[in-house]
Amino acid sequence: MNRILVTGANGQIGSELVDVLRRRHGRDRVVGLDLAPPSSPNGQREEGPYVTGDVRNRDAIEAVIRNHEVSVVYHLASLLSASGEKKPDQTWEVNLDGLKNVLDLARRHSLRVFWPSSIAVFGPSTPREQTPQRTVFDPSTMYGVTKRSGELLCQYYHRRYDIDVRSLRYPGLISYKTPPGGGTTDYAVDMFYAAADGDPYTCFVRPDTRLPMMYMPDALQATLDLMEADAGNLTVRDSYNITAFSFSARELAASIERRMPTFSCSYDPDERQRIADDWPQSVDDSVARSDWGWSPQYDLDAMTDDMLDHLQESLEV
Ligand code: NAD
Ligand code: AKB
Repeated sequence: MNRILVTGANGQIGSELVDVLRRRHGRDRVVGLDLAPPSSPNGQREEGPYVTGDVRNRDAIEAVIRNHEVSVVYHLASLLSASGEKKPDQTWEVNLDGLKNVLDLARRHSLRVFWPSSIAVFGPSTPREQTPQRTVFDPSTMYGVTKRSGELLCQYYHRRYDIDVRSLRYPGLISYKTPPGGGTTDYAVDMFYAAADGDPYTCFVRPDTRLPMMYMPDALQATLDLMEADAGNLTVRDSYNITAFSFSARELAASIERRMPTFSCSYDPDERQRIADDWPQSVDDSVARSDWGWSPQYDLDAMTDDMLDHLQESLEV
């Protein structure tokens, strides 16, 4: 049986991607892998195959691939930007050694691979408006260094060994099912959780901080669309720019206040401001649009309405 392996399956993206893939391909065809067992809101184990494992351990990952007859890997296990600055050595090992393990196993077992990159590949010398697909890459975080190096590794394995590895440079992702884990764009999610709880929010970046963002349903759709695209149409084998919209922290607070007039946001920037200041304010994703038809569905207010509906609904149950 050809199974799909999702590493980082408990994370903000992985927890949702596993569900979407199981709905598409069948529960037993999707294997989740993370450092610890998954937890669901009612404390039960999620249904479907699941293994605990560390992507730094190539032999252990190879055993999973053999035992579960895996043919496709969505390799999401990672440390994010803010955590990466606290643990740079571990970030290198998990993000880059882990990716190389998966790519080497892709050679040995003829796997197809999806691996996400990030707007963190860009840096202070990159044009910050409508950042092009191909431009200056000078990441200023260890996370960004591993993401750009990983992009080049993916491109190399494709060119040298014909591995079908595909990648997206996600912007900040906003979702209501699983909280984000240690990123710079986490304030955009945290603000919604505070608003839904009826609390004020103290934002850790300045009100004028503007970054590219995307709602999770669009990110999941982009991931599936890229993996289903005809290989002959793909002109990018390091990683595709994609975006949905850009907003400042102040504009996000205003979008929430539109729905919840009593919500209030104050600002107390911390060390994550420096990271945000080095990232693009907007991204040019025209190559993804023309190569495989990328087109997001949600704008800022549509996302805000959907986020608040779901978060308030979950507070009522
Ligand atoms: P997350 O932090 O929510 O989840 C990452 C998961 O990886 C966690 O469950 C963690 O336990 C697991 N993990 C960490 N080290 C591991 C190891 N050694 N072995 C196995 N599992 C390990 O992250 P996410 O937001 O779901 O991001 C997933 C991927 O998408 C990452 O590569 C990230 O860089 C990328 N990405 C995310 C965003 C975003 O806004 N969420 C934006 C750009 C790129
Ligand atoms: C982070 O803030 O680290 C992530 C990302 C944009 O890669 N959300």
